Amino acid sequence: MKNNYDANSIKILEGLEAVRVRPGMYIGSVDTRGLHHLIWEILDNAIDEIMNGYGNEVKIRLNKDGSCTVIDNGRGMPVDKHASGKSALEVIFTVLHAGGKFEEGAYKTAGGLHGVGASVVNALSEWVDVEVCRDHKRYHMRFEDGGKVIYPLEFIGNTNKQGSTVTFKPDPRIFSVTNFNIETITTHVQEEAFLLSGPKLTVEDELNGKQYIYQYPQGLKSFIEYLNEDKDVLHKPVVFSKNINNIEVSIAFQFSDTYQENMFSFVNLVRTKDGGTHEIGFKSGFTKTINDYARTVGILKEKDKNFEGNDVREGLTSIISLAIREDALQFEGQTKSKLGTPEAKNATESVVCEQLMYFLQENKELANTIIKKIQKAAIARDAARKAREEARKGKKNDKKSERVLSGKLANAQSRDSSKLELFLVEGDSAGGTAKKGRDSKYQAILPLRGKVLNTERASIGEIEKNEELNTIIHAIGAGAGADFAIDDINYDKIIIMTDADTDGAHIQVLLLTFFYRYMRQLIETGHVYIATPPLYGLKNNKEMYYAYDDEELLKLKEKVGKAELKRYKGLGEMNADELWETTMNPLTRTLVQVTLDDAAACERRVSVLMGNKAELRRKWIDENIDFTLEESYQVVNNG
Ligand code: TSJ
Repeated sequence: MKNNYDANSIKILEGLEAVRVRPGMYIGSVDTRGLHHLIWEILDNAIDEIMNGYGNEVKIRLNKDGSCTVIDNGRGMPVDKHASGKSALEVIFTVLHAGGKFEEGAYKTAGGLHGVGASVVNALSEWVDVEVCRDHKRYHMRFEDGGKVIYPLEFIGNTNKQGSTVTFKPDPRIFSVTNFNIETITTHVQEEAFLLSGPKLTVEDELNGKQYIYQYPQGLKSFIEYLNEDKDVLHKPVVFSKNINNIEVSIAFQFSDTYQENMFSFVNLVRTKDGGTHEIGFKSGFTKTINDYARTVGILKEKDKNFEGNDVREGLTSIISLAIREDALQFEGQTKSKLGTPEAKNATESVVCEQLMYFLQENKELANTIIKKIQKAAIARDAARKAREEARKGKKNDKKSERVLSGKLANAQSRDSSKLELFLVEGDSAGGTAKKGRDSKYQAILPLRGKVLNTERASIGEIEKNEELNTIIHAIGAGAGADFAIDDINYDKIIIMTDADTDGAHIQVLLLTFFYRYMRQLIETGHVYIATPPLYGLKNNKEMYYAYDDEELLKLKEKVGKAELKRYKGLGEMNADELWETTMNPLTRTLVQVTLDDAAACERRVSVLMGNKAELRRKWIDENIDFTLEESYQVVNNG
């Protein structure tokens, strides 16, 4: 099969070449995040087909050769000839932004970085193989080396099937990482399955031989149940949806006996992590309706002031999912993850006002329980606010908080916060060693005594009184909770340094839970790290070698030969020089950066891990603790 290089195809290759020259402009980055964007691009196309009513199943398969296949049972991509003489299929895969031109006004999943199309995936792949089953005919086409047509579109036989199959292999010359992460994929796919309510989404991993099937006819109701699985809930999930002015608004919520608020919003299946007009509408509608109802039934008297949004939403898990036609979509912010469409506010607000009011009126007893809970939250927050104001007033003459701090914190000398590091160290003795071993110009040490408070099960009052957490808040210097101001942080890196054992892992999780709930931006902006102390030391007659896991130890044993083995049970067994060399020196250490790739997964992980259902927690730790503390965080070398 030969390919004719006419002027047109050269132009097209120039287009795809531009993608290869600046991949970041099209998929954000060329790291693991960008790599997975390739899947989302292809998957979005298949899901669009399902959302528009054609087919009901999408399969993703990770193949042994490192390629990925996406299959749907929709109509099959168009194969007819274009005016240019090319097949529609070829145009889809070789012309930038060709996607979506076929059907105007339809719902599209596209949003944010997504939706740049199959041509970008083609440009960034070693090869792409396409099979289309349409009108009882099977067709094949193949591209190689960044989008060159190797096998033009060809009829290859008859079939009873219908649908599209696309396989692509990411180009290792483009991507710094080429292995897909099954957990990233299943998390994303499961989320889409919840939001789609009905279609069957399957992920098959040929590498581990496992298959994951996600299908939720109950949609958002199942999503809420999944998020709240470990919590003691006050009622069954409440779900409603309504179309207002061409915006389809779907809402689900459920109150639990916890103190946290968890809101997840989506537009056309894409998460809007920075919120936007729909979240604003949801919040104002929810607060307004609760207050209206509380006044109607007389819980709020004429002289009482309204409940505030924060109090109304304490313990509330909610999902807001909107479908907006493409021509009305507007996103804002640097990452395009904030909805800007103005009409979405009123649409969401009016759906919430109407449906929530119905719900409260039809469930008077439950409504009463919920409002009593809100009342308690309001009283507690008022008390906490008064206490804080008192503390602020008294601060000038009261140096207690600074004394508490100065006793524990060994601060760094430099004032340049962009270079400073704060080590949160498990235990006083390791803290002492770290103080001796550190680079005192840039590294501060804060030893932590005993266990950190489990903030998942504590009230605001308890958290405010906890000395350990107060010291951390004080040291970081940017406040906490609603007051947190990322610009005020005193350190560029907050590094959690614990023993490499289960107690250490527990302390890590407790601290991450605290940061996740009260300083989430700190994690989102990549300031939180976990130090990785070595597990073993190997000493031959001249030098010391370190291994950070068992596999590494085996390799090291081969390399070093006869040597004395030392197993480190904790940080305390290292002297100051060893601790510096292995764990703290920016030139030789390995830090694990904590990222928040998927807030819903993280939310569930935190609440399952830290909630009150011990059985779930034990099961979860058994199944997950290894990779949670290692693989699911991105490793950053040399800090
Ligand atoms: F990303 C992609 F383009 F490579 C891709 C597209 C990958 C996969 C797995 C599926 C798809 C895809 C596209 N599935 N279904 C469709 N549908 C169409 O492209 C299509 C089919 C028929 C008609 C029509 O008007 O007859 C229109 C369209 C857009």
